[in-house]
This record gives sequence, C-alpha cells and structure tokens, in this order.
Amino acid sequence: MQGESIFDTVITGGTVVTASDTFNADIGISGGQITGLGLGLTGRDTIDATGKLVLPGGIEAHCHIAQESATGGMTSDDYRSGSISAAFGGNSCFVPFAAQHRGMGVTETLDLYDSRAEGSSVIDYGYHLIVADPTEKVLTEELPAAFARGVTSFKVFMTYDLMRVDDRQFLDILTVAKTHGALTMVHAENNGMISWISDRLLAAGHSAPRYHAPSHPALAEAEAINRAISLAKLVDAALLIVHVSTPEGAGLVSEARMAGAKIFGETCAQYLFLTREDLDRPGMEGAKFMCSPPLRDVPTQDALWRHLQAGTFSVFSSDHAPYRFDETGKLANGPDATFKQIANGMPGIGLRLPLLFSEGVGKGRITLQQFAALSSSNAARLYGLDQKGSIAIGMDADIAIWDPEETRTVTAEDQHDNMDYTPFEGWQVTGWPVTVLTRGQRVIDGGKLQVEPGHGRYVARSRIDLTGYPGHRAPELDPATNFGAEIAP
Ligand code: DUC
Ligand code: ZN
Ligand code: ZN
Repeated sequence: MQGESIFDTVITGGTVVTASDTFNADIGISGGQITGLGLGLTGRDTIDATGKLVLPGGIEAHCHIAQESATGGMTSDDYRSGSISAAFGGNSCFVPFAAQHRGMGVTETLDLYDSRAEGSSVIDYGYHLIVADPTEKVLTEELPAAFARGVTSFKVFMTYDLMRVDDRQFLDILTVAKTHGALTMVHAENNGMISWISDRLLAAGHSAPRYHAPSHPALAEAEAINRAISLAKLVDAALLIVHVSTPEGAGLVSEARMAGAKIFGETCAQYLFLTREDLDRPGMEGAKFMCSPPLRDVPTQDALWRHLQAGTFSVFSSDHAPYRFDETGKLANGPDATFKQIANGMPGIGLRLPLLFSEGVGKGRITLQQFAALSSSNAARLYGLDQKGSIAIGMDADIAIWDPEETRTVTAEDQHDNMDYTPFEGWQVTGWPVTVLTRGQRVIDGGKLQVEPGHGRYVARSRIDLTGYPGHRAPELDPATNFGAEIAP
C-alpha cells in the first residue's frame, strides 16, 4: 500500500505524541478518520509536519459559551467566537455548559443550546448540563432523556443562591447519574461561609475586587469537597470536582481516589499561573482576575503542580467564562460595583494549552505524554468522547500540530475571542499549535481560520468508563448489611 495515493490527507514527517507514546510516523486520513499510520504514506493532500509534534487535538472540557448567569449576564463569546478561539489555541473539540435555571426544563435548556450552537461552531462540541432545578420530572424523565441524547455529564453547584442544590437534591442527581452511567460534576464551595464573610467585609467597607479572595476561604472549598465526596461515596456514584484551587481540596480528591472511590478532579490554568495579588490592582483592574474559586498563592500553585504531576487531576481546563471589562460584563453594575456585584470568571480558552505546554513541558514539569493526556485523552475517556482523544486507526482525525520552538508574547489583540483583555497579557510562551484539524479538515492553518462556522458537529457522548474504580456501597445502603432494604441502585 505504501506509495499509493489512497488517503484524502496525509500528515508527513512529524513526531506523533499520544498519551502513551512518542514515535515517528505519517498519518493517513480518509473520510475524516485516521485510517493509516506508517512511513512513506501519500495522499491527495499533504501537510508537512517535519520538525513538529503531532498531537491529539485538544479537548476543552470546561468553558462557558453563550451562557447566561442566573442574574441574566451573558458571556461575551458565542459558539462562533468561542470555538474559533479554542481552535486557535489547539483544540479540535469543546464541551461547554448548557445551564438550566430555576423554572426551566432540561429538554428546553438543551434545545436552547442546540439553537445557539448549530451552524456556529467551527469545532465539534457537546454539552455538560448544569442542573439547578431538580424537580421530580427532571429526575425521572428529563435527565434520562438528556442522557439519551448524549449529554452524559451533569454539573451541580453547592454555592450561589440561585443555582445551588442542597445535599438531598445532590444525592438524587448522583443517583440518577449512577443509574444511567453519567458523571456528576460539582462546583464545591461552602455557601454559608462565603456569604457570611462577604457580608462582614462589605459591612466594614471592604468592597474592592481584592476582597473577593478572602470572601472565598480555602476552608470553604475543603469543606464542600469533603461533603461532595461523602455524598458520592454514600451512593457509590462517580463525581468530578471541577476547578480545584487548594492543596486541601486536591488532597481530599487524591485520598478518595487512592481509596478506590469513583472520584475525579480538575484544575484550571489560572490556579497554576496567577495569584490573588493579581486581584489587588489599581481601581477596578482586579475585577479582570475575579473567578470562583478565587486565585490563591504561590505555595498553592506549587502544590497543584505536584497534584497535576501525580495524577490527582484527570482534567486540566481553562474555565473560560468571558465577561468583558465594560458595561456588558465586569462593569455591568457600574464602576463602583462591590466584589459581590461583579461577574465571576475570566477568559483563557485560547491559552490553556500554550501555557501548559510552555510552563509544563517546556520547563520539565510534565512529560509530553502527560501533556497529551491532560490536553485531550483524559477528557475524551472520562466524558465519553469515544472517537476522540488519541491518534490511532479508526479515531476521528482530530489533530493539533505543534511547533515546539515557536515563541510568542501573549496579547489581548492576538486572542480570537470576543474579549477586550486577557489575564495573561505579556506572558511569553514557547510552543504553539500551528495547524488544527477536526475530522480531517484543517480548521486552523497558516495563522488563519480555514472553515466556515458550522463545520463543528454536535457529538453525542457515551456513558462514563469507570474501569479500575471499584468503589463500594455504603454498608447502610447494601442489603447485605442493612437488613435487606433495597433503597438505592
Ligand atoms: N464556576 C465556574 O465553573 N465557572 C465560572 C464561575 C464559577 O463560579
Ligand atoms: Zn464553578
Ligand atoms: Zn466554569
């Protein structure tokens, strides 16, 4: 077969990197899938990757796109700008949130997000469902229906008055998720601690953006993660703690994983690269650095790197939650808004991977294999993106070609999102994704977008793969030890 022009596209001369291996091979692509791996392959179209690294396309698994907050604020990125920015940053697929708000149905929510995404995205996409109103109908009819349409992860909040679920509702959602093979995700912070400290800070006249940091103590995260893990363990359900920002929280995730519980963790770029000192900038500038959980300190960064290296975190995300530094976003409540009135979140969908490559691989903190796992493969396996996340025969040809030598200085103007700032302004990164393919088509090449909005397709995801996570039922829920009562799946 060698030498025959059998492939639609071949990527030649590159160093292929997967979560398990690094090897020299050409990649043959036909019908949008990887159909050949070898040497001397030829095709109708050739991408010369000599001197480059050829990786699974990034999967951004935590971002907020065309999403209203519970108080009505809209993110600045829609599926067009959000996906374009993601693609320029080395991603060939993303999984934003579809947010149910109280009073809305789940099916209605997913239909709404379908209308926002269809025809707009340049890369493939799915959704995680945010569940804020777990009515009986939602639990018995709509979550199973969401699962059936390929939405196989449900996120809940333990904080935010308009979004949070109580422990009992959380247990209901975990139980439904377990029955169907879905993964529950949680924003774990203690609501009472945050509102109690916030009220005291404001009463004492401390309203500047920097007070966002003390209003979200590390203990609020640790307490909530401990409770969330306990709830998941009670019903032996799978749970992923999103945006872990403290050593205490990471330690709890690690401990639960070591004990065999079905617990997963995610951390995000900002917790590795920024600190709460960034919140203490003149005037309202600190608002650009407000996210929840908040930025912490340098010892925390070091601890989170250790956990990233050790495998505590399966997923590394941007938590791109873009609100412009103007009256449409951060300053919607005026130039004197208190830290409680400023939208939470920061942009970063186009920089997650360049930052991790430069600071992680480039500085010898993680291997190329870990980079492939954290940028793509782990999210694919965990979130049921069966066709994505690796370079192997039969997989979608979702590929990012990286120039490991290219050095860039980050500026807001160079981002392709709909934002007017980047928290990483002025950072120097080495290593850049120069070509990105989704299902075999160049989405980004030569510094330009190569497809029209709508190239990206909705991906129905599979059930979560819990191989290797034995878990065990709490004895009180096990008929063998609770006098025979069958009360939970
Ligand atoms: N949680 C998120 O996951 N993203 C933005 C803000 C928040 O609280
Ligand atoms: Zn959150
Ligand atoms: Zn988020």
